[in-house]
Amino acid sequence: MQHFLNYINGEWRAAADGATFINRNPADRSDHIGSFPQSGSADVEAAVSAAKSAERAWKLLPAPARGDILRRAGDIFARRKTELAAIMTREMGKPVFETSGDIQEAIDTCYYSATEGRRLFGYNAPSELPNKMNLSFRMPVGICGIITAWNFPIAVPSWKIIPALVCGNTVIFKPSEESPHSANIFAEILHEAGLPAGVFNVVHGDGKAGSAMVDHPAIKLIGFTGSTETGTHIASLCGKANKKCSLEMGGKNAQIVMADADLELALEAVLWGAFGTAGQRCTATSRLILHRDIHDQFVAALKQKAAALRIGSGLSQETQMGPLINESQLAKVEKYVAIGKEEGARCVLGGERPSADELKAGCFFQPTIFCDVTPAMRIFQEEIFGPVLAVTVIDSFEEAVAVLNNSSYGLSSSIFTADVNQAFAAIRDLEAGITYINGPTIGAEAHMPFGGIKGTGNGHREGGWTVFEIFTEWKAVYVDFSGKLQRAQIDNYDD
Ligand code: UN1
Repeated sequence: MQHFLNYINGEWRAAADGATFINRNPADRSDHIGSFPQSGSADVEAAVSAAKSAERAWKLLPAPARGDILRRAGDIFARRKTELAAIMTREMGKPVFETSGDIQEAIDTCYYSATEGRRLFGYNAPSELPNKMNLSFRMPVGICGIITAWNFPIAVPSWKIIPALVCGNTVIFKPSEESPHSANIFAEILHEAGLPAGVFNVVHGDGKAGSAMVDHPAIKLIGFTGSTETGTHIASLCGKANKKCSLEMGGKNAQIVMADADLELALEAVLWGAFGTAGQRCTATSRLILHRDIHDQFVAALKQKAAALRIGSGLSQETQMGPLINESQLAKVEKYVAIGKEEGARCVLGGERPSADELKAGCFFQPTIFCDVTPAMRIFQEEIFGPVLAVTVIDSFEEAVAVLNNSSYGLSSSIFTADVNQAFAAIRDLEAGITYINGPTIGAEAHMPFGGIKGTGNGHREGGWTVFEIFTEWKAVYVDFSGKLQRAQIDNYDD
């Protein structure tokens, strides 16, 4: 078993107190990937001091030169894609074609952010006074603490870390304990790309390390992806400490299928949306809203296709659906299946672990479909983060929209329809940060705003240029070249 370390000040270091944890392959729990530092406040302190020493030189490096380093990082991610995809699959389970896509999102983000180094636009506006010029600039925020989940071990961290760096911030990254090896490769790649020591640091560990980051006064911003419960707690602490805080949290995303839709296409979409990544995406399709006229035929076809999905280790080329991340996620999914049954929903497929002997060593669960689900049920309302799809029947477009919007979350949404008027009404009326027309709820692209409303987020958007709003502070600049004192609001108005 390998012993992995934290990455602080451009060096690999053990936790100050030597504590470690072991990470295991979710497809085979006897496969120990390695030991990683179980960090605490002393390690966060060391990373803060490295970031502080690196801060000034990094922010004074011209943004296009910072972008050049990140473009090189994109090239190295591309060079190491196959090797890294296998490492990611071994530690978090999803099939290699999915982990390759995960890395591609990081490559896209590197190239996009690299070019942003040549923009980072501010704006100017006329002054209300003569011989005076008004400008505005984006300034770095300072040391950013990034805390992320395991389901996108490279893409989601890259959405935060890469834009943060091009903006001239320094970063301390605490990855999930379930995907720490990927985080070390992230560090290796930035190191090889030429990022100066201390600009980017990785501190492994659990909530203790995360709390030490949230509590540290020198860390000026927390970027978090994870559960709504943890994110809301972090936001309250950041609120008290006047820290900037951007949150990407849970989802309970729905796909609507109207009677006139291309049903084959809608079927392929829901299979991918609900069972891709074994349903462990914040954008996963966990609710399917079917028009009554096509309900029975659609469910019958979906059952057949979902039952045929090949479950197994993501390292096998054959596999279409990998395992859940760990035993506690497996227990959570089992708990929700029991809740669904108790609530009176009809489990028409799956509902248990697969019986095959070769799957016994991993945290596998069958694709599961519940019918007769009503909005009052917990399986309709609560995020499960597993391959469990709740199907609800509707009679009209208006009802479909109302049912989709009946959620405390608002990340992704989708409608399959051939009616152009309904499609545009859906774009306007679906309460979500992302809406797909004739596409599944998953598949966000790196250069578009990513995030949600209601319980999903706190008003920020990653991706595209919107992410640069998170990682910069505005500075307004007034240049008075009149040679005299000009008092705004006073000297230009005679009362
Ligand atoms: C996530 O689940 O946290 O749109 C991110 C998608 C991916 C990103 C998902 N591109 O499903």
